[in-house]
Amino acid sequence: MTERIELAEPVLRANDIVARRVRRLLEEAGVYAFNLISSPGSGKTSLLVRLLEMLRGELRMLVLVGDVQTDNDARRLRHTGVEAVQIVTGGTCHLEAPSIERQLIGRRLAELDLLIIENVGNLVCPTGYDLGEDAKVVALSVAEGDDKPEKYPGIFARADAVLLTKTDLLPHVPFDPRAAEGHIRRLQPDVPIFPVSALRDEGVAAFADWIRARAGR
Ligand SMILES: Nc1nc2c(ncn2[C@@H]2O[C@H](COP(=O)(O)OP(=O)(O)O)[C@@H](O)[C@H]2O)c(=O)[nH]1
Ligand SMILES: [Mg+2]
Repeated sequence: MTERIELAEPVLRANDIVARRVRRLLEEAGVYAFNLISSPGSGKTSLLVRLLEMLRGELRMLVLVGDVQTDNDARRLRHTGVEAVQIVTGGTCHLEAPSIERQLIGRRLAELDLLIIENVGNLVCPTGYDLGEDAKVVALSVAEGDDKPEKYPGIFARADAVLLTKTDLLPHVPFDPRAAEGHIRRLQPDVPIFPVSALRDEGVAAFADWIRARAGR
């Protein structure tokens, strides 16, 4: 038997009011924002390190990174020279719009081109929480199994782009990229899918181009 659980609607609505404010702030300042979502360990931070290295001479960027504990990721990202702020959620499995708004208020947003939000590692909780972003980017590593888009359709159905990460592992894992793509395309026929390996620095340039086309000055 399948049991359906309703989401807490009033909580979502309160979040959406703040998300709308965040979106307006960013829009007025001409900042493009994307929200990077995946399960823990799919390679979000590693990919972002490569992306920041690629774009740091061209775009003015800020990264907000959510984790349940530690500022490990912000420290990794800061090594690129780009400002990265850790948001520690203390147990919550997703970021909410008020945490983003708190980080943006008082900043000179007009001096930014791109806001990157690395969400808490989770394919379910972040799905219903608008952060005021322009795009949701969902990452799926080849080590997780090609059935994940089918099992977690909510987030893949909302993705504006999908990153297929750790492609260097393809020879070692039973992952069929065509099956994964098929599941994704059934939800969204035209969503761009970028195969990437942060380890080998493969495919990241194509994703950087996609970002440039949206966040370019
Ligand atoms: N083989 C391989 N490992 C990777 C790649 N990207 C990240 N990793 C490893 O996967 C683990 C999780 O990466 P991380 O960037 O922290 O993922 P996050 O939790 O999604 O931010 C780390 O041990 C990384 O070194 C990749 O492209 N290829
Ligand atoms: Mg991370």
